[in-house]
Amino acid sequence: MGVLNITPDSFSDGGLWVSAENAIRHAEHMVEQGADIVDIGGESTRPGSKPVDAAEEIDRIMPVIEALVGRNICVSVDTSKPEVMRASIEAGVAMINDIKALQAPDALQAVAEGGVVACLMHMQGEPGSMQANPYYGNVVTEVKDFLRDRVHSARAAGIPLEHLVIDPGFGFGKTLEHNIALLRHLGSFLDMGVPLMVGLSRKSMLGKITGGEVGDRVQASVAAALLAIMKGAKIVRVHDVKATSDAIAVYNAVNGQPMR
Ligand code: PT1
Repeated sequence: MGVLNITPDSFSDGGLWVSAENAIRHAEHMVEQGADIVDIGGESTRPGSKPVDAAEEIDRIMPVIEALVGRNICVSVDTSKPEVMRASIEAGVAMINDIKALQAPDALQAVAEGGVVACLMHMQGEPGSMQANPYYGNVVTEVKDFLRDRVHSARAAGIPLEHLVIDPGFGFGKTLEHNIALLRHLGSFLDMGVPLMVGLSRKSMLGKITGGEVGDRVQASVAAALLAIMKGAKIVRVHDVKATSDAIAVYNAVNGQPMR
């Protein structure tokens, strides 16, 4: 999954793709480089970011969604707002990627009625303050219990199990130690009968490990993505599609699987 931020304040590319035309070109480039899904976000959710309203979010993403769906690209939308979900589904997206795991009123209904896939992600707190003081007794069991509960709620709302994906939410209300524990024990999320997705790309946890600034985290990001895949992740949300795709091709070749 290639990341396409259409936000003036996105954390790693400084809003480079603010114009729809540039965004569309960048998305097509990521597909050529090996992305199977393009994840479009109109609201930054990195630590410390501020929310935008639904109308603004829709204005930012809709021209790009329409163009990419028109080019038969598989589009995911990174949003927590039911209004944005409904508009995106109407425009033909295949997946809703929700960092709030469809907890907003009407979010479960929007996805159930739309018949699309949903990624349910764990977050402790809110983007504006989540890194202030993350606390867990046991981060792995607590994140897993939360995701299990959200999977049950989604199924009860009429979303089939085959339409669900889970994500432990690296960097969302977690210290470096929490993130490392989750990555070390990623395999324990595989018994929920739902594919696992992770987003580690360019995140500060990698900067804390390597000392690299955000523009110098490609190698660490590729290592982290491959590690996650080796531990069973099925979708990796990344900025550096070519580098990640090449690493996965090597892994697949060794495992006797189709390389791309
Ligand atoms: C993610 C994810 C996401 N991450 C899903 N969606 C972001 N499903 C946006 C940092 O510490 O992991 N999974 N949508 C980006 N969020 C962050 C969080 C960016 C932390 C940066 C950091 O640097």
